[in-house]
Amino acid sequence: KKLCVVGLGYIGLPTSAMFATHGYQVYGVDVNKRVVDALNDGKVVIEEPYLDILVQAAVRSGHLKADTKPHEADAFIIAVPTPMNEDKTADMRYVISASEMIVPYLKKGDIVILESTSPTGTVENILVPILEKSGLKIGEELFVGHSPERVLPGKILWELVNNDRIVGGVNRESAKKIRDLYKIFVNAEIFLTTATTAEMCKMMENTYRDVNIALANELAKICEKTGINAWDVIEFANKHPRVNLHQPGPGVGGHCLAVDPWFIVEKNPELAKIIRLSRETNESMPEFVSQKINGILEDIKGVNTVTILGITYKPNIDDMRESPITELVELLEKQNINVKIYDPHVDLEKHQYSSIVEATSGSDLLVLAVNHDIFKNLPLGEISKAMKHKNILDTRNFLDEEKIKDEGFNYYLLGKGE
Ligand code: SAJ
Repeated sequence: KKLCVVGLGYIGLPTSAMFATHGYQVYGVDVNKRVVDALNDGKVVIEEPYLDILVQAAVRSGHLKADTKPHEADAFIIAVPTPMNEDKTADMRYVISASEMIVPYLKKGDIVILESTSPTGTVENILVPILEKSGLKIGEELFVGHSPERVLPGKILWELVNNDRIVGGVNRESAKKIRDLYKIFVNAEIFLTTATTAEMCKMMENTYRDVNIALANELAKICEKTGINAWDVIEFANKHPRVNLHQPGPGVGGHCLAVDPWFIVEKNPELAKIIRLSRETNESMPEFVSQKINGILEDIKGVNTVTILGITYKPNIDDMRESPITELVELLEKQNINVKIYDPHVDLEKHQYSSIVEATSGSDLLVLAVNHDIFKNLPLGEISKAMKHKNILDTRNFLDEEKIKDEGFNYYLLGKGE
């Protein structure tokens, strides 16, 4: 059995490796020659637990090969990015070019699956018309559908196998054929539906999370004003059996939560009100944190120095896409604050520090921006000697307040009023 996967990123690569180690002959396709060459050498450019081991095994066994062009196969998976344009609409260029690319390789009986997160109607109105150019009858000679990925960066391989999956076909026959393909490695339930329903499901899953984070961020703002601690409210309210408040923070990043809700707004500008407002609320958080920082630094004269711990969009990964912390840094620098960034997960050209102590040296404020595990036990004694003023702002309720205060620091928490 042969499979061709177009797009060797966060989703395409793990999926390719999974099929390859389950006996498929997989041809991975990427327009980026560097990615293709690296893969053929068994190298992985993404930081994701165990992915390198799986990919190496697949490449060494000869079951996974990469190229810049597609290859004839029994099934095709499109896993290219769907980024957002300046005007917050979906950029479908990569989906279109990937679909066009595979047309010459299609034959009777083949399967085509779109995995990329896409606005409703993409399969019916973009993918199908392109695939019809093959001359094959869609749903009868060529089986087409959408099976959105739902894996969490940092846990991709585990979730690929263990998450339930939605498969939306252009017809029932297509959905069934796609389900049988994923059954090879999916150890959970696979539900069949229409392509358009599957598209909406995927976007709504991420929107659900985004809306709930917005609610938590609004609570954080309200609590700062009210003089209470939002984290206590969340902890105690969540003791209710039907309440699950999310966590506030300096913003929502990543290529999914910060993007997908806009695709629903794009197609439903009049109706998607809560969805839009939630996006705007979450987008306001870097500015809110920067104002809080300004308040803390108010009485310190001269040019202030702030050390930011963590720059990625979430903990324990190297992914900086749409990270709200990069925006926070820009806002602070615009206010003439000297910013030092310390993040051992990322190689930052401008910010090379041998240790956290060096990164905090001369600083007026230390901001915990990303809750990487490595920041759990900070060397507070040494940091307190290195810093000019002993201030710590925790934006994730991650650090130990008592220990920080014991070292003589002023401790500030996002979402806690003074
Ligand atoms: N965040 C908060 N508060 C929270 C939870 C998260 O501020 O309570 C922030 C994080 O700091 C981060 C952002 O949200 O900046 C997104 O992180 P995440 O861990 O919630 O999700 P992603 O973007 O890494 O992955 C999401 C997942 N979707 C859902 O959980 C509904 C994943 O399952 C999807 O496969 C992925 O999007 C995707 O590719 O669409």
